[in-house]
Amino acid sequence: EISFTEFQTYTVIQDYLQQLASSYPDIVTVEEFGRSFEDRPLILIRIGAGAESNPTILIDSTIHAMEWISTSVTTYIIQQLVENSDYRYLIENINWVIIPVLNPDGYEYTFTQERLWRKTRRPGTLCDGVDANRNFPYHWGGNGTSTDECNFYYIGPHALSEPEVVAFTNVVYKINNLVLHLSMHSYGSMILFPWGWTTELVSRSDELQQLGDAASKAIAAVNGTVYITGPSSQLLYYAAGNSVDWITYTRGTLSYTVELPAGPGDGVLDGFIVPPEKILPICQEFWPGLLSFAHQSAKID
Ligand code: 0X9
Ligand code: ZN
Repeated sequence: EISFTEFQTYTVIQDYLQQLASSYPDIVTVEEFGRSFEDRPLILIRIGAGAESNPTILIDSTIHAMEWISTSVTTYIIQQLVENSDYRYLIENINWVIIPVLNPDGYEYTFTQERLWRKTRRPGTLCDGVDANRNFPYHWGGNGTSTDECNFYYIGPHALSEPEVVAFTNVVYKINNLVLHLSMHSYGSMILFPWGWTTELVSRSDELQQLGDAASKAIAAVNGTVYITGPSSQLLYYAAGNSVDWITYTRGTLSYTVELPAGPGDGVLDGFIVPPEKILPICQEFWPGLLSFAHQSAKID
């Protein structure tokens, strides 16, 4: 069991996934796909009740430690897929690979030391941590990045320096029939597609825009929350070396960064602090957006 009235530590999330694996052995497997810098297990859950050849949807979350609402929404998606029998068709027709916490060292640190920590926990000389979402090997070090280890957007000593990023890329290489990737972040109420490294249009941009618009429409129908959709470098800012650019380049798959809604604070960093009573509404309103993405990318009605 898992609650959406408060945020959950990595231990609680791991326990929940293990519990799902033992209660639903026919449809769920939980796998350690690597170790973090501080040697925490990197955990993913596979959910599927159909053919191995079914289309696969990949969701990762919490590559940025402080973006707790993304962890909750991703855990909610897992709960609905596994425990809500209304959505059985989604797992009969699609194989799901979901990583609720890609940066567990940073995530743990936000609970114990510094609520607004973003990066990994690799020790530096002056400052610690690498922005794992600038560490992917495609236009690494390009626009929207920094070589200053104290910067928010620090790229790391080299591309793929972070074990979390290496482990994630290895998971991606092994997925067959990947039709959609969502990288869950906060904040901004946005559905972003490539490129992050350039303002040039990506090749499937019409399709990416159309699926994004359909998802935002479905989300807005719940409580009126408006997610805007568009190319990430134009709507938000440059971010070379991010996971979505890399997956688009290596796999050609439809791939998005989802920026979930902000908390109510008016400072730039307050947006990352979502009050616990907002967790469930944000999860529930995002769910129809996920359904829309799933139906369209896997072509089911
Ligand atoms: O900077 C990032 O990595 C993402 N935003 S966040 O506030 N969650 O850190 C955005 C990545 C998406 N790509 C671009 N903005 N280009
Ligand atoms: Zn983020």
